[in-house]
Amino acid sequence: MKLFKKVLIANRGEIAVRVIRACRELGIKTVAVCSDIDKNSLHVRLADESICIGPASSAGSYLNIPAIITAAEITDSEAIHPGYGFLAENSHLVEACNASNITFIGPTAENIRTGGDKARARQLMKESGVPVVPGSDTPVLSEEEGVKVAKEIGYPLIIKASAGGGGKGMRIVREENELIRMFHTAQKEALAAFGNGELYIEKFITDMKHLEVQILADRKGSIIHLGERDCSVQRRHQKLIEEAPFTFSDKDITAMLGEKAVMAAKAFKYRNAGTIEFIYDKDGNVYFMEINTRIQVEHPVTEMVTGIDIVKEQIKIAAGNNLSHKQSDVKFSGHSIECRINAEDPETFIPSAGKISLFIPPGGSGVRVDTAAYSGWSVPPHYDSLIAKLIVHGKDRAEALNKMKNALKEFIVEGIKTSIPLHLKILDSQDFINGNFNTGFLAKFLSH
Ligand code: MV4
Repeated sequence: MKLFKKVLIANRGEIAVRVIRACRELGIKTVAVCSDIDKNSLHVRLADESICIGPASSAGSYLNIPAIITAAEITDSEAIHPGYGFLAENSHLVEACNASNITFIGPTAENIRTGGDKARARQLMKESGVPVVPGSDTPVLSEEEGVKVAKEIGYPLIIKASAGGGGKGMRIVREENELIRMFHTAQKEALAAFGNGELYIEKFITDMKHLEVQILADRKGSIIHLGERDCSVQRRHQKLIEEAPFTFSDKDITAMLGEKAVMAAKAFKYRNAGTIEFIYDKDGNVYFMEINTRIQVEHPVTEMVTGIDIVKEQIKIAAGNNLSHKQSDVKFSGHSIECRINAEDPETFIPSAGKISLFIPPGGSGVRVDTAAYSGWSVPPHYDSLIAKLIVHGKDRAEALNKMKNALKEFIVEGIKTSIPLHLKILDSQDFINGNFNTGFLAKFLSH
């Protein structure tokens, strides 16, 4: 098998550790990059080499493309893995890699640009026969044009930013006056957040589950899917709990979602690992929502039910190898749940940086903890508050839920606040236990 001798990981935290482990299993040497404040981080310790690339601020370090390319050149790294967040969906990093003869372990620059332009992605899906929610076929440039679209599709509708992400520039509107009022503020918000105020409109689907399908594609254009994840438990577009498969899934639903995801990936001429996000409405209708052109935080639940190491696959594909699995080789077994453990107040959600005086993660059969935290380590205030992912696997959902509860109770984190108490509360909710939840669940759950 063709593989790299050395890979640079352009990230920090648990995902940098995750990628280092995949490299190590493949016999690949690793280079960590870090900011000034991350010199005592686990990813630095675990990598074969490390380079400090800038100050604590992300802009000066983990987002600094010239510093990262230079670090790769100095260390003779053949490839860069971007993890998620930071530069993972930045087409300029891909182009800088290409110009320096470094392999970017991920999709093409064109994949990232098309996926990042949500209106264009939507249009491409529609043309390719992937179902999309009724809405505008081109960007909506004025409120008058918006009113025209609304006359065709009806209310409620949702205004979205073409450059969108994290819900910025997004507005749900229930009638014409509200549309006229909201259009400008959405436009301004999108312009401020993304430097691009372009908007489009869709019918708003209420009572939906956020389902997404993991895909893998090699450089020859072979594509497989690894089944769905339910990511409906989220707050302000931040997922808290993910699981695979979704509660009421079966072979037919997984195959139907998978087929649509592969169709989408084909239309994008997608390469490497990616995710197709779908709206799954209360009647079981499925609509394309977005494509995520990166490895995702929640990828481990898919690994647990398929036995496929997605990060190792990313590296093998990027090195020029064909997919290691045919679709018929992909077998699904049991149920997996992930809780994102954040360093934050479980009630106010205010980030809780500082020294972790004691860190004792749970263990046992079917329990996985992806983390870069350890006793004595300080959570810096400069980055995302995710400090650990607790992932369990059971023979069915009931067994996975039980394992998760036990593992959360066993998890000791002292010195900072974490989301563990909130996770325990959600796991006690009858609606969550019954699978009776959608994207509105957490907001409602927190309000009483
Ligand atoms: C939608 C939708 C309902 N209908 N589109 C959320 C972020 C971005 N990925 C797209 N999102 C949504 N798009 C249509 N046509 C529901 C969401 C959505 C959501 C919307 C408002 C508040 C919370 C939400 C959580 C998940 C998904």
